[in-house]
Amino acid sequence: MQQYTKAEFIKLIEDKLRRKRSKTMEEATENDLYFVIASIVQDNVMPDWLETQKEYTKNRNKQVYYLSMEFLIGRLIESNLLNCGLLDVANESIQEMGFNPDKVYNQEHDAALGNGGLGRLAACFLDSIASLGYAGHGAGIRYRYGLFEQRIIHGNQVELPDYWLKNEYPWETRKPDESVEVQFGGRVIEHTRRDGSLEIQYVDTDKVTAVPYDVPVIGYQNEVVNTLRLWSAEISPYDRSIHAGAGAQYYHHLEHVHSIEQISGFLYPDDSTYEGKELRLKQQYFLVSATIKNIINKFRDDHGLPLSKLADYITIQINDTHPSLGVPELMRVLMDEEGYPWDDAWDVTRHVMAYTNHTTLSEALEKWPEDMIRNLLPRIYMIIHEINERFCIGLYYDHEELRPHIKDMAIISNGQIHMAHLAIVGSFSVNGVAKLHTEILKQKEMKNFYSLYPEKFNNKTNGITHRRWLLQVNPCLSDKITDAIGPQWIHEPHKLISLLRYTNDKPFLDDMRQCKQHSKELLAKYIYETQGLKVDTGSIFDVQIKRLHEYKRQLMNIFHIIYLYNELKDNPNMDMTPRTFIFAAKAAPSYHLAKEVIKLIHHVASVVNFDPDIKGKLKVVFLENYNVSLAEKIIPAAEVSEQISTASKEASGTGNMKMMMNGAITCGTLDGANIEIRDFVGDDNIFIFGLTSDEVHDYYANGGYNAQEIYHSDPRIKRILDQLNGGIFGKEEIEFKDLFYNIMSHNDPYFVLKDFVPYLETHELIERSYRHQRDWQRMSATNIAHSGKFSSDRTIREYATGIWKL
Ligand code: T68
Repeated sequence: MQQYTKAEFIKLIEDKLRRKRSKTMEEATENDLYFVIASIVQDNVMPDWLETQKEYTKNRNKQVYYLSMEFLIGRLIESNLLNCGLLDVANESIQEMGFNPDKVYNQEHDAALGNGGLGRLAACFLDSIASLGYAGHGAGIRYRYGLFEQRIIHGNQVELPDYWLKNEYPWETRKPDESVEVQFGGRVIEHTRRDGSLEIQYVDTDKVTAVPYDVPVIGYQNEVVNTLRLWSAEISPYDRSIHAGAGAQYYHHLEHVHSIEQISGFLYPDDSTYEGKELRLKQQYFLVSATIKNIINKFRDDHGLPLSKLADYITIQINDTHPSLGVPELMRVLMDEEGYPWDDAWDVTRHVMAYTNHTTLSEALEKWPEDMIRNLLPRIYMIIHEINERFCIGLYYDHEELRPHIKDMAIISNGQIHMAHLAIVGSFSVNGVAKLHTEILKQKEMKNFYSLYPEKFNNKTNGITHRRWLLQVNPCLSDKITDAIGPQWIHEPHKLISLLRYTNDKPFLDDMRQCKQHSKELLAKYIYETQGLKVDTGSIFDVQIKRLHEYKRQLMNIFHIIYLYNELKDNPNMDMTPRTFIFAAKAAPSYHLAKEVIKLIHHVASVVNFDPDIKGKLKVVFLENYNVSLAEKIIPAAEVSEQISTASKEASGTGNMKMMMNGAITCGTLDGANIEIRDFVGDDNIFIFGLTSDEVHDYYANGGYNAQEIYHSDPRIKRILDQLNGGIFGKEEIEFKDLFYNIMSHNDPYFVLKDFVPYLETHELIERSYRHQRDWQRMSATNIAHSGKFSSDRTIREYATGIWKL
């Protein structure tokens, strides 16, 4: 990648400004600069992009396609500059021109093509795949509307559409020549040929054109550029010209165009409940059908080999079950379009597909109604039906021990199609995303499948890209680390472990402390600018940022804050290190209880933040519109990382890794990857509390525990709940009866009360530990030292060697 001096870079900017924006330097705005710099990066990337693809073809590399309904990439300008080696010169040039680099980069609208962890994981993976030089690409949907923008009005979440494409998106290239056709609906006609083989014809189908938009995925200073291909649904050019008739026909035609364009219209905003909407099913099929057609076309062009060899050159990794229609779709293409018999097609398919599971929550498991699939995708339905028949018959005859479980393992049962079952049966690999999660899959959720296919199951603990989540978001800390241990950690993040030598090094710990203070001040400034609220930068910054969900237990956190408030009211002179509790979270638009929690946080904040008795010892901040860019501001400033899900519910978590990497100490349950964080840093460098996953499962098996008993026996807890029920802090008009009754009448399904006292005691310990700043910094440094194991580079190497065989 070409490098420039500051003078050269400024000259480039000047030229581009003139040619692309018809402006001089003096007339340029932040927005002009953003577009011009993005365009310079894009120009620079093009030769490497072409070259990388040529190399892959020439070397006949095995390629992996990461198929995902979500890619939560956020902004690309800074990470692209970083990976091209141009970030420093860009920063200096922008400053020299009298602008603030952050303000220029803020011009980019976050690409929020994902909900949360699953989508962000996909984005981190792409960064690591390119940075490690693997031949791997992303395939997703170019939603016109990303995840909704959150506004808070009188404490309530309001959703606004996220039209992120209103300005041109400088990173994408439309490739109309590589469009493919996807068919829905219609009927299937079977003819028997003279030789006895079956010919399948589809008639009266609706045809949709899938147009690819390619976004470059730039490796870290290694000249590798991979592709994220996002598909957009359009009416076919043929239909556009022929069918646009007059009168009523014209309206009919417009409706038809609209219904097609809706397929890539918006991202579904539910991160953990399955909704069963037909449009979502269309989106899923659109993604897999377009991608598989594309893979096969390219495989032919590149290799000229029969498709029976596909698995030697291609792996398709499916991100949860959302793209699991890839299994029957690949079967369909191989049989109906390529003429392979069933057994051969099946052999190829189950050596190409690999499946990652991200949840064991039952409400998230995808089960499509049989009728919906039969109507929308008649041929796919026939194939799923046949896969199911053969699978169940195989179980019956070859696995007598599983006979009693056939009805639980069937792909089709009770009028529903179980997508996880389809994904397991049709893949050669099934992985969980943290050790505990994979064990739960093997021993509980997918026990029968594990006994049938033990060789398929494996664990790949999640990771995050340390380039974005440390190097880019925390330059101060990154520089101090490099000063201490040299720059090798950037290429080999496990080398962060050398920091263990500095856990007693006063100058290093002082430097680290200074960086944290600096980040806290930047965040405090942002809070002041956005909310007009002053927070004490000497207070503990305690952070819980993630989607809002009952199992993540933001409610327990706010209960603890209410508890502290009550204590301070009773005893205003109580000696306590000041705390700032920071939340950011979006709730799914139709998730009532989650929205109530947002409202509760705001009402508690409105009382606590302005009560003179509290003397500024407690502040509660809710930052609006949580997204990747906001996370980048908060994470460097975090000191306590709240990872307090009900044990067994959080498959992995990745925010835990991001905050640890920036020196925050985890306050967490034994859930997801918290367990592995604890195993690395040791009990002295993490605050663990609460029920274990086994205990939680035991309670569920025995009908739960008795929440009412705790309510009646612990006056501290009773007081908090009564405050919700009878009006928050005496304001009777503001009640939270639904939250109250969910605990009292539905027996506290996520064990908030059960874990509350251990949580509160752990916070007392945290407060005491923070008083010993040296010890705290030692803990912080120890966490950073071990965080290299949670780089997605490690995760991707494991996928590449263990599953993809690249
Ligand atoms: C998350 N899942 C897990 N799902 O909750 C988290 N779901 O523990 C894990 O760290 C992360 O995946 C990465 O493995 C999700 O984020 C979704 O967003 C989602 C979206 C649509 C439908 C269902």
